[in-house]
Amino acid sequence: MSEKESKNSPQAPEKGGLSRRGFLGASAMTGAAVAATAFGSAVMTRESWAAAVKDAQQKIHVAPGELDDYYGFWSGGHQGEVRVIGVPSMRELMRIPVFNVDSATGWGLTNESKHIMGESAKFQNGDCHHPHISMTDGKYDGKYLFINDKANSRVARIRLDIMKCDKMLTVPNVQAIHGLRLQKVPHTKYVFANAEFVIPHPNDGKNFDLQSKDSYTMFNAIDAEKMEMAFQVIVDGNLDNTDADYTGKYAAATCYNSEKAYDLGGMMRNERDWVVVFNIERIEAAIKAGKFTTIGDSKVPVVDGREGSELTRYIPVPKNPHGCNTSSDGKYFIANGKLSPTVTMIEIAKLDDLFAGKLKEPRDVVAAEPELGLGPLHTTFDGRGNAYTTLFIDSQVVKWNMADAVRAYQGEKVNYIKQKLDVQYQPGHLHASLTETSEADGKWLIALCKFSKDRFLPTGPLHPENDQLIDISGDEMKLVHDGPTYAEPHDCILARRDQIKTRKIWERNDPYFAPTVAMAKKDGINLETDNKVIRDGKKVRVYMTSMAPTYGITEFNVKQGDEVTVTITNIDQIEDVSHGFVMVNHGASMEISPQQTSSITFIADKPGLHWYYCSWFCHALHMEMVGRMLVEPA
Ligand code: CUK
Ligand code: CUA
Ligand code: CA
Repeated sequence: MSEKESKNSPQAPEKGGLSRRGFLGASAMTGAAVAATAFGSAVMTRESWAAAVKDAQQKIHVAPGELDDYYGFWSGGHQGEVRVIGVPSMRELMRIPVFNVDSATGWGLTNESKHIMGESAKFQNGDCHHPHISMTDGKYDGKYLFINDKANSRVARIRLDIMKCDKMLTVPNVQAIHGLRLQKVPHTKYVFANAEFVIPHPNDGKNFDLQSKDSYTMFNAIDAEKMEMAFQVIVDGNLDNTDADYTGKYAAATCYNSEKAYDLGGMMRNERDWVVVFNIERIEAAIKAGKFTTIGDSKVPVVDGREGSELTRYIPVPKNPHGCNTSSDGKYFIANGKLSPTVTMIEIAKLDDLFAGKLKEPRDVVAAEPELGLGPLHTTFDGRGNAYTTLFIDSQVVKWNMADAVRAYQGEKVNYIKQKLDVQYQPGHLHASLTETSEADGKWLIALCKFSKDRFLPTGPLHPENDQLIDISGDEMKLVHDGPTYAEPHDCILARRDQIKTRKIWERNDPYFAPTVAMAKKDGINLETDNKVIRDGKKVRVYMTSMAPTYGITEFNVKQGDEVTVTITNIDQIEDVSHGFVMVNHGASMEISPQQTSSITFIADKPGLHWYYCSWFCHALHMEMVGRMLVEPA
């Protein structure tokens, strides 16, 4: 990457006698000046550089005690969580464990979280890429955030009122859920999820031939409210990214492995791959009419959407496309070229004719194929007719005008490229504020760069990534902030702060811990008042309350080998007074926030005295919030 580095590394003003490294030392706001150099004068004066830095600082400064304008939800990539980040300050507000195990909250350890994870709780890893917020009439309704797990083929839902994962589903009959988007209109009835890899069916070890007709992957629709499978669609080739339109009729997905190859060379053999468009109405009608099959013991309706099907259309695009983005004006599905320097704009208004057989060939729906630069991966929109595309190889974000691109495609001499901004370095996704909705407001853009190289203090061989904040409110893009992130966000989403409404304390009847409440009821326990130990053979259930700075039970007895379930109800009513429970040397840890009930089960396998303590600092006497488990030897 040395050539890239010399081309794209930001250059501080040389005439001012200040080296680039000097500037990095002087200020973290180098980005603003980078933006300025990228846009205009090759040589900045020391004064203009300083002014640009100051301007950037003001733009993102959220003073102590002030609140951000946007909620950002960042995927945690193969780390497995979702991170909540305030924009424009880029301050991390919260982490939501999803496909990982988290010792602060007890996610993956508590009975409540294991109940939500179901069978898949046995996996302690995940790989999430695409966080998306539920919508009504093409606008965020703030109810849920959905996210994929490529590693273990799952889709999870986060309830945004409590910012906890409340449902998790393993998609059957497929491998590696990658692209994920939501139906926008009339509301998010379906979560669309692409299974990336082609596998044999049945995958029983008797057939390993990917070219066989029995080898395929599927496009998946999940009922967003129930979090159950709605249907699966067999496709040709593989599936990468997806998006839905603003009529509710169509979803589209990119395919980079139309070859159904098993290696790199094979996957690049065809000059063109395709975008497959799904006709949601027709698929629903087919299923209603009973025209579907099922696979193995799965009850999920499966329809065949391969070439020749009335349910899909295949639109050839240059080889190995990646991102698939619906423009916020609802006009286009945009397939990002990756190996081709172009993006393909598919005109959604022409899809009715394509499905009705009124067009000569599928490519007749292509409205334009603008050439943007090297390695286009994803595109986002400002609601003013401009699109912004990441150029992975060029390490740039290119701003271009969609209407101009269409005019150029029709033969007019018009320059549709408005600006190219260097970013640091190698961007994957990018995301403009509210871009996935009809309310795209063109204020902020996040460029999620895969490499940070020299932008931060060194952290050993493993570097952070760099999620850069870019101001797009004016005519020029301006880079205003470098945001180091841990592996590997891939993607993020921004919502206005008024679109997300959270609870301050739990409701006692929250379904999140309903199974635990049901268990207590069977034991005749009133969770808000009772402090009792119930012995049930080798199972011991300890019920207690917590109120700063004490547990309702500070000593209980069990026998070695007992399976102990500790259930704690935090009866504090005061916002922010969360308690914890850690049983020392037993791998047990959990959060109990105000009015929450949490439970955790472990084996009391060691005789003796074992302390438990509160792990969330709740009171001046937090350290004294302790108790003892006394284990009698077997
Ligand atoms: S993918 Cu990672 S840069 Cu999973 Cu959305 Cu394109
Ligand atoms: Cu309760 Cu700390
Ligand atoms: Ca290919």
